[in-house]
Amino acid sequence: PRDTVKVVISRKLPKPVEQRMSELFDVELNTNDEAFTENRLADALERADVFVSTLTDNITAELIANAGSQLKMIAQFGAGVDNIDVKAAAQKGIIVTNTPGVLTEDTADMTMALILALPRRMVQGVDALRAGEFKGWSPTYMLGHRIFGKRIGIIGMGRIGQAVARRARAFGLEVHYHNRNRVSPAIEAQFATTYWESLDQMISRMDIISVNCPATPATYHLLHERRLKLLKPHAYIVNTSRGEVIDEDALISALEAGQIAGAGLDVFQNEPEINPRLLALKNVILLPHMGSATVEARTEMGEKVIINIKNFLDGHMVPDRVLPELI
Ligand code: 8YV
Repeated sequence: PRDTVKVVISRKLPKPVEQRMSELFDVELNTNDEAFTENRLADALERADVFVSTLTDNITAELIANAGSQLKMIAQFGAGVDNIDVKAAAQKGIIVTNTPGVLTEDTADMTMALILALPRRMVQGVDALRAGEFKGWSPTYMLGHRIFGKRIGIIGMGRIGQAVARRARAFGLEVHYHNRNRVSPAIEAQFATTYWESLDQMISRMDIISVNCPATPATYHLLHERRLKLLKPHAYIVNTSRGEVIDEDALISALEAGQIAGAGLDVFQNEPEINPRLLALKNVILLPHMGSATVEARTEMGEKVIINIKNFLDGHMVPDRVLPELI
């Protein structure tokens, strides 16, 4: 019976999700919502039949090797699974699931918000007003740049990338993309988007770059120093995916040197630590990993976790299984 299955949940989840899980399984909640230490994580993996993980759990090959033989499933609350060694899990017969789809629109909204806010200096305006620096309207005060008619280059044309493309088009941007595989002609036509096989060529021509690909070994520092140097001096970069996709030190140097116009970052290389050099910059908007932070998305993510676990326990097809060969 399901209610004897030990489900250990690493973080506090929305109340209705915790309630439903408690009805269905023998759950162990994390009521104080502190990220698990490595010891606590190891202990949980020794006891759980199903472990509900989040991006703050670094589930390494070593931890998986030492996990108890009862552990059969790691159900990630989140779309990205870069915190989990999915290959090591598969080798031990542990299935990994995630929660794609339900956070797509909210993450794309946050991306679009950054794309609008950066060139129009919205945060600088708010800060100036609060600091009492608004001395009255002037024809040349707080001038930013128009986004209508500009070119956006989307790196990663999956669900979120496509949702960004749809928004960008509605705002009059010309949409370009780079992806490991070219998407179907139907999708390209839907967003009137141009495919660039060469990332170098694409980024050297764009006004805005939006990073929407997952963090994998292949995308680690995809935007490295040499590539960042290809950007136009008036270009902006927005990242709502994972900090690791950009070489953060190289990005900061480019921003400090005025080699690019600005960056909107919701994710960082060493979360939750923020490089102090970033904090000193004026031409950035920095957010604390809020892309999917809506009540709706987080509740639906929890519902997906439940559906994945139920299907797995009932021996049915698991909807959001992450296959190691696809990473
Ligand atoms: C989640 C995210 O909140 O889904 C993702 O990949 O980055 C966030 O939306 C986080 O992953 C929770 O584990």
